[in-house]
Amino acid sequence: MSKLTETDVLGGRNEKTVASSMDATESLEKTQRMVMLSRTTGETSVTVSLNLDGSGKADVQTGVGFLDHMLTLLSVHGFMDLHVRAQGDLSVDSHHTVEDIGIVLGKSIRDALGDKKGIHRYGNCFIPMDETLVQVCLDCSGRPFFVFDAEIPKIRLGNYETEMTEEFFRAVAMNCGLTLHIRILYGSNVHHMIEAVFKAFARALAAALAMDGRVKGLMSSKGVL
Ligand SMILES: [Mn+2]
Repeated sequence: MSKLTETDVLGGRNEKTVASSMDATESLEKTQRMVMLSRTTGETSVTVSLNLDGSGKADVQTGVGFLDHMLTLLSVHGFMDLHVRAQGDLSVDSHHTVEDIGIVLGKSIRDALGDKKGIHRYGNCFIPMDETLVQVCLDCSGRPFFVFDAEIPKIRLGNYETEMTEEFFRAVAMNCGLTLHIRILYGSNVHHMIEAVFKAFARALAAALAMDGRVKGLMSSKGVL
């Protein structure tokens, strides 16, 4: 169980991040890759508790219903336990809330992952959802890079602006240190398109973060990830 204190300065926002602990889980074994991270800005307050070696238990309340649905999918299909609470300036729009959850989730995955020893490193997944086909490829490289080869119609699903999908995953990639490529090969139903992206990301991430018995130390000839 890691306890984190971080200070972020992004885009000139006045931010402070608070240290947190998760008392109920402190007795769990240290071999479990888990973390709790909170971050507060003038725009949002986000807390993420994450167990990468969980069983898909999700408890998500962000104030953005469609994002709650997507993060629950991420938890279930990523085999991770994910608890998210967010309070954001939704009277403006969902932008700050969705992006800041991406930032905290990315940092949480990075911190829960720790030294990356023994992980498979790469993940790739195609997910079909009815008429939609999505591919997500990722590398836990430590070198953040984001490619979003997708055209999602800019509409609202509840209070979620669909263009926030790209912003969310960019925030995750940049703050986790992932090389992340997302492609929507084709599709027409916007809900399906975004849901398939989250499911493919979940499965690709789970494959990359899985411990691989063949990997001794780091999965890198360079010796650094
Ligand atoms: Mn759905």
